[in-house]
Amino acid sequence: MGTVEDVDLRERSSGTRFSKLLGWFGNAQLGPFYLGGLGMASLASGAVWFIMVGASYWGQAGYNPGVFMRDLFYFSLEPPGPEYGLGFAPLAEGGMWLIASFFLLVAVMLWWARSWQLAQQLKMGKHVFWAFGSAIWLFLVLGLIRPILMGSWSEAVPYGIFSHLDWTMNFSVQYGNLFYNPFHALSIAFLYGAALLFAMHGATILAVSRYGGDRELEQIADRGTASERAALFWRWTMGFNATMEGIHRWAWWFAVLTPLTGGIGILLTGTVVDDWYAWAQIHGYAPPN
Ligand code: 07D
Repeated sequence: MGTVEDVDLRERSSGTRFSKLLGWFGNAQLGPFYLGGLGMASLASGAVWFIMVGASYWGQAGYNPGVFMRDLFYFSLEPPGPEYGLGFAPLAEGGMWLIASFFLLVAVMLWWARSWQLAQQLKMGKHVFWAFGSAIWLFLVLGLIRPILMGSWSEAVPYGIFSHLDWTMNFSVQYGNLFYNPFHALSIAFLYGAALLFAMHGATILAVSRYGGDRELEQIADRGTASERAALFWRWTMGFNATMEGIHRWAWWFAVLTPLTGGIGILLTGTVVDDWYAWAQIHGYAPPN
């Protein structure tokens, strides 16, 4: 159950299980799980969204369990058509989507609040809360802010496996190829960069854990041979090294900037820019016709 030195183990809860399989990947301990008021309310609201989507699929399957399983990835709960604008729609024509979306919004916002509350209770910084907020920004732009600016719920994303992929593709094609949206490009750079940084950092710490490098906070406060070797390795490899603390700031910013820049790109699409290819031609980085 983690480090034991000078710790009063009576304070530790014991409602937990261990998995050898999970241990091979990372941490073997499962639970204990704390939900609290916000967590319970969030899960309840999320469950309403989930059950509404599932009920809609069940109807689309003609109440046939075999068809339900076979076509699960093809079903979709769609937002109202453009004729309804930002108004309400009959249940079967998007009204279900509107109500379900309300519950999803509540669920996500409550889970976000919970991340603040837990950090507060544990006297931690609010770094996770703000990072989650960045993801929620993109979520809100896609499903709430941009549809409102465009004046129609029909602009929002449907709830379905293939349907949301089709929506993504159609969005790109409709607005002249999202690859020419510089904020989509930035978002990809940060996404790939975050993955690369995480791989580099994880590998580096594992590689110096034999010198105590896995005790990262101690290495920040009191740099030891693990930090020295890790830093030397990267400086010799690529001429630059992050510090034991700084690498976490790099990683945080790359992760946070992915949906932050992405949300800006989506917000501009259809509101300010109708055709990203034409926009890129005007700005000289797509070839002229
Ligand atoms: C989605 C938002 C936060 C989510 C939250 C979750 C629950 C539970 C469950 C609803 C992840 C809340 C909800 C907990 C509810 C359910 C099921 C974060 C999210 C809070 N693209 N593209 C990106 C690449 C192309 C398109 C980002 C690559 C094509 C559109 C990212 C390629 C087309 C949008 C990215 C590629 C296209 C994006 C997402 C390559 C057509 C977006 C970043 C190699 C397919 C989104 C600016 C992220 C965006 C987005 C990568 C190609 C369309 C960087 C690598 C050209 C419409 N694309 N893309 O963190 O921000 O998502 O765009 O081809 O909206 Mg793209």
